[in-house]
Amino acid sequence: MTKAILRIFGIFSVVLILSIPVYASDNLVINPGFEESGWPPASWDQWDGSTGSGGVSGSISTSVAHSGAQSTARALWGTGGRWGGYTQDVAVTEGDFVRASGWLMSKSDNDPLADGAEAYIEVKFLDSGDSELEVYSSTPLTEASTWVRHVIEEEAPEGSVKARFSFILSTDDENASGTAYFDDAYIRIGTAEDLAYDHIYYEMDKYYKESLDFTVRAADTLSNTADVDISSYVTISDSWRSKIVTTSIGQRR
Ligand SMILES: [Ca+2]
Repeated sequence: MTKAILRIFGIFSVVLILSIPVYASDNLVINPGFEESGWPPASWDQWDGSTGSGGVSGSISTSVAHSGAQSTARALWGTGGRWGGYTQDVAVTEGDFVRASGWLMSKSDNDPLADGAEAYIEVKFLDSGDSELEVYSSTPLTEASTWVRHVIEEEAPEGSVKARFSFILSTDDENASGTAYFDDAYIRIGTAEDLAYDHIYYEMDKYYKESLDFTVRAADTLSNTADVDISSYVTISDSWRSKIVTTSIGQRR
């Protein structure tokens, strides 16, 4: 068993080390980590509105960051229906598979999200006239949390020319309150196969680093072959699971 684990360790180490810089350069978001100075955040549109007597303020945080030294924040103030966020567009073609993600958190000791506040990421697909074709949102953060990654994986529908990515804090509840922090936006566009691989490698990287169990299970299954049905090891949304059957770990690129 030890020998088998070491063998798997070797395979995964090589693949992961090679793959990380490739994927980092594939991110289409500009200023994804909000590290550039100035307000509003460079290359992002910031927006807000309300139906009540309050609003959603925005700022750059230099004290809270998922990576680097800065993130962006949104804070609910006053009362009523309120919304605000940060948006960036990426060009797409219908049929593209889009994988978008971003990191969100809310501090437990300083204005945590409460009473109906919702922080999430959103992807809108728009046509050439800027009409909305489809809108997808992540499951919202509604209370204090450490950094958590939100992901949306969807296919650009017929007529799409752009994907509009947003970090959003909003509420329909009169007395909602709280501050949300956003960092490290990521958008990748490719074929279904490209993005399935991307997803596998992210999950492998996460499990590999955090779980000895994953290493042992992988070793048991792989034994002396590099072919494995990796879908049994990773959590993938239903729409993506069908894209992944058998992946040859050692033969990518
Ligand atoms: Ca950052």
